[in-house]
Parts: sequence; structure tokens; C-alpha cells
Amino acid sequence: MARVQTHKNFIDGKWVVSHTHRTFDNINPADTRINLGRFQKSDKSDVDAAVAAAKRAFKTWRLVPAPKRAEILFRIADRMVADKELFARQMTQEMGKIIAETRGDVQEVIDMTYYMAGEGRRQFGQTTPSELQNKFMMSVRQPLGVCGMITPWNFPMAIASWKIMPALVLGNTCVLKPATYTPWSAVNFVKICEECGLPPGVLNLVTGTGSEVGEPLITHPDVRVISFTGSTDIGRRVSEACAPDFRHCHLEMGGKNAIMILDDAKLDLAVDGCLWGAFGTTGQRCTATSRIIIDKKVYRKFLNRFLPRVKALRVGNGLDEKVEMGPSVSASQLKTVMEYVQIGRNEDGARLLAGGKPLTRGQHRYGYFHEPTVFGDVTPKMRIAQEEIFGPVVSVIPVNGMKRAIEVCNDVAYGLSAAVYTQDVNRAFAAMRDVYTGIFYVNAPTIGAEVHLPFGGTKVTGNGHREAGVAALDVFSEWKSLYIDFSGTIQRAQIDNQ
Ligand code: UN1
Repeated sequence: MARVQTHKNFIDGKWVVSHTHRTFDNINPADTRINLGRFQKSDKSDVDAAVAAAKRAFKTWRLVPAPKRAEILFRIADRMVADKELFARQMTQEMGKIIAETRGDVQEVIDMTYYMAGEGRRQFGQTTPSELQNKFMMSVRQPLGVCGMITPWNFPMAIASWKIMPALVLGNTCVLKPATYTPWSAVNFVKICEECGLPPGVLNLVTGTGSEVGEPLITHPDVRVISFTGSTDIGRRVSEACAPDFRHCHLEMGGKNAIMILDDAKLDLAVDGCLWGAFGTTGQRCTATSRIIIDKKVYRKFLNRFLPRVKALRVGNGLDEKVEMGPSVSASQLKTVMEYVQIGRNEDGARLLAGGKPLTRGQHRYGYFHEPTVFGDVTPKMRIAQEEIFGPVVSVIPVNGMKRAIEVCNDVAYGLSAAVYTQDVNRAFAAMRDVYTGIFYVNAPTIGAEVHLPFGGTKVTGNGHREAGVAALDVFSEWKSLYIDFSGTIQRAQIDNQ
């Protein structure tokens, strides 16, 4: 058997072992016999070292002209293009999603990195006339300092780049704590950043658990911004940790996203959208389609077309190009899926229409596989219609008409993404206006955001900040308004000009 490689933390420009001298294993969820590597099981002392390095590096990095910082980002994006296939294959092995999707994940890094590199020559502020003669005013963005990034396993590289690239181009320095299921992709990402010339200390990587690494990072007084993507429960903890000393935090949390299918929808298009939205990434996207809210007039017809397609989905190891859905990421995630299937079975009135069981034989024997699962006749208040599952389970909720569809769509705690299928432009616009989410699609599923529009959600999905697009700059910078008086006399605003 191949020797298992041990990977290190990256602190102050050096690859180093943890002070703890402990490691954890990275297991392939499609075949748990495979240990993909050992990673540092770090603790507070490693976090302290990384934050200290980032704090030192900030002194000089903030003064590097932004277009120069951006040149490094351009190089990183170029290198990612070259290694896209390798990184995609390794990502599929460590977290299970199919190879077409991990290629997409790396592509999203490339897109985000080029996009943010462009911000090296923008980062636009405002200039505006003064109310006084011989006075000039403008606003500029300033960086905050050390930023802590806590990233999820479902988009191991893409979401790291969403946070790190805007932070860097603005002149901040970073400490990255990746999810314990996906440290390999984080190491790959950081290695490229190192090779492309990021100075020591500007980007640091500390692997380990939420309690041993995440907690010291979010409570560290020198970390000025925390950007977190993960569960609403942990997000609440991050928010509390940052509150006492007003350190900034950006939170991107759960979803219970719905596709609404109106009675005039193109049903075949909606079927394709529901398959991709619900079972893409094995349902493990914050934006995954977890509810299908459908007009009763087309309910039967839709199910007749949808269910055979669900049952025909090929589930297996994501490295096989023919496979359409991979495993859940871990034993505990699979357990959650199975628990929710049981909850669905117990709901009075809900009907299990497809799937419902873990896959445990043959090629599925050693992985965390589960059948793509559909519940029908679900009513809006059932737990499977309200709670995030993060697995291949979708609830179909029949309703009367569009008004009711929108009510049901909005009637959950989360507000990340939603979609409507209709051919009627008036109804599409009404839905765009009345659904209260951060992302909305017309005639497309709830997944598929691009890097140059804001990404984030309302209600318990987020705390008002956005990633991606120009909006991402707001999390990692603060405005400074500059007033330059060239009159040579004292001029008093609000007084001398009246
Ligand atoms: C997520 O849902 O967890 O919009 C991230 C998408 C991807 C990113 C999804 N670009 O589907």
C-alpha cells in the first residue's frame, strides 16, 4: 500500500508541524479504506503563531500597491488553470462530489481570483464636491488587518477563494482554517499561493477541528475580521465571539431553498432543474433545492416525469465520469440524512416516492452512499419542509396557485436561494419581487451562482454581508473619508457657507 503522506501547516512562509505533534486522517468518503493523507491536528498555540505572523506581515503587505498585489493573484489564477484537473481529482477523493463538479469548484477559484485581481486597479471610492470653496473630498477603502477564514467542505477551494482573494487584494492578511474533511484542497490552494509569490505571513494555514483551531481563531483579539461559512449554530457562536470587542464578522449559513413550479411551467425544464438542484453535490450545497413547491394542477404530471429520472440517477464514486451523484461527505452526514428520512416517513401524510435507503452493497459497500430520495404530499410545516438536511432528500409540496407558492417559499427560517419556473413574464417579475432571499432564479434551479454578483442570504442564512462581486470588498475593508482643505484659512462646514 502507498505510504500515507503527512501534510503540514503553513505559517509565516514555512510548512511546519503542529505544536501538538498530533495528526488526523483524511478518509475518502466513497471508499473509507483509503486514507488520503495525514494533516496537522493543531491547537491554540498554532493559531497564535499564525495570527502573529499575519499581524507582522500586514505592516508591509498593506503598503504594497494594490495593482502589485493583484499581479500575484493573476499568477495564482494562471497556475490554477494549469493544475485544475489534478486538484479536481484530489477534491473528489476527499469530499466525494463528482469530478465534473470538482472541476467546477476549481474553475470558481480561477474565476474569483481573476475577478478580484481586477480589483487591484479598481477598489473604487467616491469623489464628491465640497460645500466649501477650496476643499476636496473623497473616500477610500482601507484594509482591517488579520482576517480569519473558516471554510466548509462542500466547496473546499471555491469558498476559500471567495474569502481570501478579496481580503488579499485589499491589503489584509489571512489565517485559513479549512473544514476537517477537506484539508487537502486547502493545502493545494495555499501551495499555489506560496509558489506564486505571496510574501511570508500574508496567508497562513492551520488545520484542525472547530474547537481546537476555530474557537481560538474567532476569539483572538488580533483577528479583526472573521469570515465563516457553515451551520447556523456555529455561525451564532462566531457572532457571539466577535460581538464583545466589535470585531467584524461575516456569516454565510444554512438554506432551505425552494423551486416553485407554476401551472404554466415547461415541465421537462423544471424536471431537469429539480434533478440538478436537489441532487447535485449530493444535496450538500447551502443553495441545494430542498423543496419543490408545485401547483396542484401539474403535480401528478411533474411527478410522473421526475420520479423515473430520480430513480435512474447513477450513484457512485465521483471519479467515474458516468456517475451522477457521489456519497455524503462523512458517516455523521449520512446519519443525518437517514434520520431525516425517518422523520419524513413518520410525518402524517408525507409519502416516500423514491429512494429512502442507504446504499451498502457492491460498489457502494465502503462509502457513505444514499439513494436520491423524494417525499411527496409534504405540507409546509413538516420538519422535512422546514429544516436543512444537507443531503439527497427533496420534499415536494403541492399548493394552489402562485400566491400560495410564494407564501410557502418564504415561510422558513432561511433565505438563501429560490427559483420559479414559469413562462409568464408578469408572474416571474412578481416572484422576483416577493420572494425574500439573497439569490433568485427564473427558469433555473437554486444553484449556479457566478462570482461577479453578490452571494448570500437573508434571515438566519446570513448577517447582512455578501461574498462575491464588488460587495465582497465591504466585508474586508472599511471606508475612510478624506477631506483636504487647500484654502489656507479655517473653513467651517455647515456654518461658513450659509
Ligand atoms: C453553496 O451553495 O454551498 O451557486 C455554494 C452555486 C455555487 C456555489 C454554491 N457557485 O451553486
